[in-house]
Amino acid sequence: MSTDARTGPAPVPTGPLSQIDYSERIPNNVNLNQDRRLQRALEGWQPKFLDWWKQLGPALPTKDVYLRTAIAVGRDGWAHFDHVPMEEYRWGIFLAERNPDRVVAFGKHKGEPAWQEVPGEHRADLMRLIVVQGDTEPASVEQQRILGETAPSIYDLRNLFQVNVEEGRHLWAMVYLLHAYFGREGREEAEQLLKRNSGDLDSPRILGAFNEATTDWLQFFMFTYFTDRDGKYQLGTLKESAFDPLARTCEFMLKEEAHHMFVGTTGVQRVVERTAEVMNEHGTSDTFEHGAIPLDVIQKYLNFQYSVSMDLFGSEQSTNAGNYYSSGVKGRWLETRRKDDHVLLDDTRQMNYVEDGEIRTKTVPMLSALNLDLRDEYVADCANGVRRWNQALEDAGLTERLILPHEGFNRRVGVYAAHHVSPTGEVLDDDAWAAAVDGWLPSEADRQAVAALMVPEYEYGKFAGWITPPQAGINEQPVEFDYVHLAGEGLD
Ligand code: BYC
Repeated sequence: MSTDARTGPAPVPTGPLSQIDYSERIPNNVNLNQDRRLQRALEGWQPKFLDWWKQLGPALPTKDVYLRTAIAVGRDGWAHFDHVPMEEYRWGIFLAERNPDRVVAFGKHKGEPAWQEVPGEHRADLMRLIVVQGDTEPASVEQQRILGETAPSIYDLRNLFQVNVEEGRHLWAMVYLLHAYFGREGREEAEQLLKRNSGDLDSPRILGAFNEATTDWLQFFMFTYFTDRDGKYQLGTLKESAFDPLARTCEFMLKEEAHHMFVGTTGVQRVVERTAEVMNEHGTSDTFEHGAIPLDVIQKYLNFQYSVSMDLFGSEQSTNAGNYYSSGVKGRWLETRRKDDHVLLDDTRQMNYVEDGEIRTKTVPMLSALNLDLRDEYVADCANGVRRWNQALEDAGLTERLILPHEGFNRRVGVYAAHHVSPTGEVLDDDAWAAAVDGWLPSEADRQAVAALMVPEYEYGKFAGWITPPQAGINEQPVEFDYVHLAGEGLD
């Protein structure tokens, strides 16, 4: 595990490198000091961002945190780890290296040079995509605001804060694009990104999953597994964009994203491992009374986070998605590796829908179903983690297994939105759904029982009883390393 690229030491860069200029107020590798107007506009936004961070960022007071900060942007990226006070984290603007020969890989502009400026006819679509992406980043920080107060260990607390500061940086990445390429309208949208708030009744975040409360650490791990993974796939499609600054921005964001999903995969795994230990020790699946989260409750949390994350892909059939593709603003996952014409005008695919209380299949134009194309890639990736978690159950000699629920389960967006579908794919009427739903989604009682286990463990190297320790620390530090110094620590 210690050689894992996501936890191991920062890789020695081998590709072409552009250093990040840390002498500036806003660290960047885009020569900000040569564009005074942009620099002033961003310096005007910076205090608002810091105010937002103070008000809605992590609530637990800390002295400093052992954080990864990007210091150079090359093919491999390169990061530096050190203890830093979180409010002094060097949020900044980092784009992956420019490839001067890059051409558009798909759609009607295929083969033309990538765009260095925003074409007028695609301005509205590009701005909309950047705003939606940008909106999710601060939303997740808001959702995770109070988790520090119940962290199962200092190691986990550090990982939470690493995720938070990098989501903050991802907001900076989108705000840079809005300020640099979308004029006054872009600046106004950048302000709005700090004004909408997760769960706010009057001014909520744009996408559904980002208005759900992250109530406890099991949900946080499910969020970083399932919802950050949507981020990976959406960023993967924006990385293909003909608009080169967006593509390069997303490419670098993806490097940071890998650690977030590592937190989710290993977090859920450690919860499952602990539950399996307790089940074996006490010979019962009702593990709450022995301080571990029962597998059926873990399954319900999984069902919830998976289904709200599936909604993030939009409708299965979407003219928006088809237009984004044809015009070059948003590609497919691993676009350049696909073996087709990258225009898709003549292609079709199969798609599920609900009719007469049954799930049926029809053939639809491929261009109309690109949200589904991306979602399929995502689902296949999600299944990998579940296999890993089930391996932990098998290794513990247990026969119980976790599953991904049916794609139609608990959906609010797309073809299943008006229907009730069970985790195994039966279409149900309202009564049958209402009678069974507490067995499939976390009930209030489940959430309370999980919350009761969430007592903080701030002693270095110690872990709450509902989770196993990780196999290795961060950046080759020991698990018991002082990753976080809490406020007031060492003062008495
Ligand atoms: N909730 O034509 P449709 C991440 C709206 S996560 C509420 O199907 P389209 C992260 C939709 O906006 C990744 N509304 O939509 C993870 C549209 O509204 P308008 C974030 C929804 O455009 C963890 C209407 O319904 N990035 O980075 O094909 C931590 C019609 O829908 C929802 C992106 O999403 C929903 N779930 O696809 C931190 C990438 N879904 O225009 C960060 C950018 C749809 O009619 N976004 N609607 O008012 C996009 O590519 C697309 O906007 C979507 C939707 C895939 C989201």
